[in-house]
Amino acid sequence: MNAKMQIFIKDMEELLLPKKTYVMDGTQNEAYNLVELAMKSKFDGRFILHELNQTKFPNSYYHRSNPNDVARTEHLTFVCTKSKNFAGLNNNWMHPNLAREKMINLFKGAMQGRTMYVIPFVMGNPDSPYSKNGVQVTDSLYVALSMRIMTRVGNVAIQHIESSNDFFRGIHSVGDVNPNRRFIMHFPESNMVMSFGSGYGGNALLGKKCFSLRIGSYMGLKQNWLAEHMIIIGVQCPNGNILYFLGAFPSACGKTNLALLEPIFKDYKIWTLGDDIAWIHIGSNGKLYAINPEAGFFGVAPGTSIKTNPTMMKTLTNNKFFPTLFTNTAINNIDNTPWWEGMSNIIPQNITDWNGNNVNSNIVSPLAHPNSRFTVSMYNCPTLSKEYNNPHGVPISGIIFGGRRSDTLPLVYEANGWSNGVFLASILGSETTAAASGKIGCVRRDPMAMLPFCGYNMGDYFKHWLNIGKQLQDPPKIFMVNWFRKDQQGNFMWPGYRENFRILKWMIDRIHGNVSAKETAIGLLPIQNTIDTNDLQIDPEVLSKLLLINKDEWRKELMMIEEFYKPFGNTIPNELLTHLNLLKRKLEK
Ligand code: OXD
Ligand code: MN
Repeated sequence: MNAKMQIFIKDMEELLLPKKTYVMDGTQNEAYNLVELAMKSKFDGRFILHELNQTKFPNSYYHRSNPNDVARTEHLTFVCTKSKNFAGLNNNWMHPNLAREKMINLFKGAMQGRTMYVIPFVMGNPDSPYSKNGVQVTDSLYVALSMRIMTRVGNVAIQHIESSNDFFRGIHSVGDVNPNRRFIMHFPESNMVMSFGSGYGGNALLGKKCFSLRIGSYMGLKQNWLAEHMIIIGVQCPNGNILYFLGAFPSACGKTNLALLEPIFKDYKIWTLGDDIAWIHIGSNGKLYAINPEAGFFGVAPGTSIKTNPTMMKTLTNNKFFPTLFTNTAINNIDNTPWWEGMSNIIPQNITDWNGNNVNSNIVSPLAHPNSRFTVSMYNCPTLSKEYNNPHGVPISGIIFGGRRSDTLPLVYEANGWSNGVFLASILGSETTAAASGKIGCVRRDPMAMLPFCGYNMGDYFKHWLNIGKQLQDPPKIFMVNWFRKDQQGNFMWPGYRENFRILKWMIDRIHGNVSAKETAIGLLPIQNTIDTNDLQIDPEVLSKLLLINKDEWRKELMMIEEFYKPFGNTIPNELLTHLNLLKRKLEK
């Protein structure tokens, strides 16, 4: 084992005082043994895992969290850079010395009587020049097992760390799962995260949001690449050509459904490369290339069904990779299977809700927590792209940005080039969801869907995006989408899910230059008959409303955008202010 890694483990043993240290090797046997152990061991008064119906959901296990620990806690998440301005208004900030001291005090002796799992991991294919190493220590067996699914863990990582002699350090303890003693502290300048008091995915699987996005975005700034909250998909056209897209949506807005979409048109196919994170580099030919650093899906369960996402249902019932985890769903006691709202129309007769209560006579919705999740390997996915492990990534033809908006935003529109696209992405707004704790359903600006994940200030982040565009030979087209517009009665106007492919088809037509679009104040909108509505039951009037720009709504939107930009002051690049003024002028006309 690498000498630096040995020192790190020893330092952690001295700080955390575990009863035992276990270094993960990533083997299949290890997975079986750890799952067995998790079914026999209790934490926080509950068994860590329960076996589910192995015929209907092979290799699947159930985990129930502490009810206070079911989502990301953005107010307890900090970026600790020496300069407060560098972290920016978009982050909670603490001086690294103070944060370190605070965390060391929490960590002192925190693993007494527990096992410390040491998780060597690689983000990305180890053969890729873009992959990166990490070592996380944790006292949560659930976290250790989840990391095995979400990243490449064990010997492969130990070897990689040995050859690069460099790795991210992740220090994690669930402590006593007390929200008053919960912090997720990022130290980009020393490539380290300290996380205490939560076992929830986004707070505790440190390879994911913490490293791949917050620390990753910082590395991207320094090294001229982008770490983004994006899916990666390949859309295969009837002639066999595949166009690759990136898609950024705030948490719980359907990214996973889009990443595994079964197109509504039989002669097209979507290949999946990632559902949450993309690391994006400029290739030697001046084109953008993306890899997915992760190895699994940590997806929102409610709303997933044979109808809405048949590919995910196949992924969850595929037994290629051991294990699959379900967290905070309900349990159908009749056949010991996970259940969640939207999985079927009929609520099973005998059900246990996510809190562990048998609720047959007194059903109170929701039975599954709205942010209940599955953790499943990419290798279970029947639409996994052959290019998933391509060390150089895939060349990107289009970037999609989307939000959840009941009004204002049309179904789809296209930016007038890269810099206008960066502007449109910078003003992205979305109604908040259950993926983060806090009020649900209010519009917040979420530039590039990165507000909770950008490890430095948004002004510099926007400059970085503009700067990347200037280096591209053939920049991808940038599109904005909103699947969630509602009518006056509060019903969704667009059917969504598989029908969203119609919009991807329009984008492909635009990329190929097959259809023209309408110049409007906000960007290029589809001419209505260029959206393929073959076999779709939609009233043309509804479609035209979906593509409507309501000036009053946009005036309000402009006010909100100005409100959002204001505190960032002169850190917002002039180029974006020029786009804002232009938009204002066009809307006034
Ligand atoms: C996620 C999130 O878990 O965005 O992917 O919260
Ligand atoms: Mn996400």
